[in-house]
Amino acid sequence: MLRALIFDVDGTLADTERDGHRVAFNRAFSDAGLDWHWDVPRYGELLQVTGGRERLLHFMQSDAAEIAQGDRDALARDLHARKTVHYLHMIDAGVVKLRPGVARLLTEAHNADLVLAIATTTTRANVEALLAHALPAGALSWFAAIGAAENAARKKPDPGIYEYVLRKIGIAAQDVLAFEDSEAGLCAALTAGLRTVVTLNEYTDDQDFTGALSVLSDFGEAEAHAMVIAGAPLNRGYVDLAQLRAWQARQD
Ligand code: XBP
Ligand code: MG
Repeated sequence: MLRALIFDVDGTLADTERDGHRVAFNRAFSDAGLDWHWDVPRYGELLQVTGGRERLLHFMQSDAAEIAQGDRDALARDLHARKTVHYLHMIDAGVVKLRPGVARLLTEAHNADLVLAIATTTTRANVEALLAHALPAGALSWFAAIGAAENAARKKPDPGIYEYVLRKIGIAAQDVLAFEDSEAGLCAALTAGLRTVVTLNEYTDDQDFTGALSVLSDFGEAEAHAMVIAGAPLNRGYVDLAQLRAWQARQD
């Protein structure tokens, strides 16, 4: 029986990467007097490394030979902290919007007393700011557990963050569906034993989603249907609880 839904954040709840995180990283570089700039395609490549601090360290490895090895960790921490401040300002300014169908699906699931949770690689403050800003007042309390960067030693595709959230909500994986936008995220959720729905975005649409329950353009709305790219079809053109329960019933 379907009892809980676990959502990824970046790329799944909202298109945060290109116009949010990427821009915030570039502002942090400029603040620190660095002439680094991550353009849209380069950032797409760098997204292969999950976790902002890890992404910075990876970039220094390939593009910043001038930074001594021993200074890199502290610089990555400093830049990442600056970047988070910029990102939070951008969320407050409303730069990042929820993707189609997200607010509708979360509201429907909350009203139906399904357990809602988050499993993300990003910093906790970023998730809380996005949920507080983009959903109705008090919606943060809809989430029984928020698993974020601080809660897992290794980032996706490691399943640790999903395992952490499953422990927190105390529900067996077979009664839960996960929602992801990336191959690394799908891999993390599948390894944790979760059936997973994927919604694509411009940075992930060429990735391998073998094993996903359904691969969709987005959650869709009654008046703007989602496209089914692979896997289980949509009965009404959009993802709602009836659809999720129908998919879940096929495995019960
Ligand atoms: C998101 C990430 C994060 C964000 C940036 O992956 O990899 O690193 O890009 O956030 P997912 P931070 O959607 O799979 O959780 O800078 O806070 O890491
Ligand atoms: Mg994601």
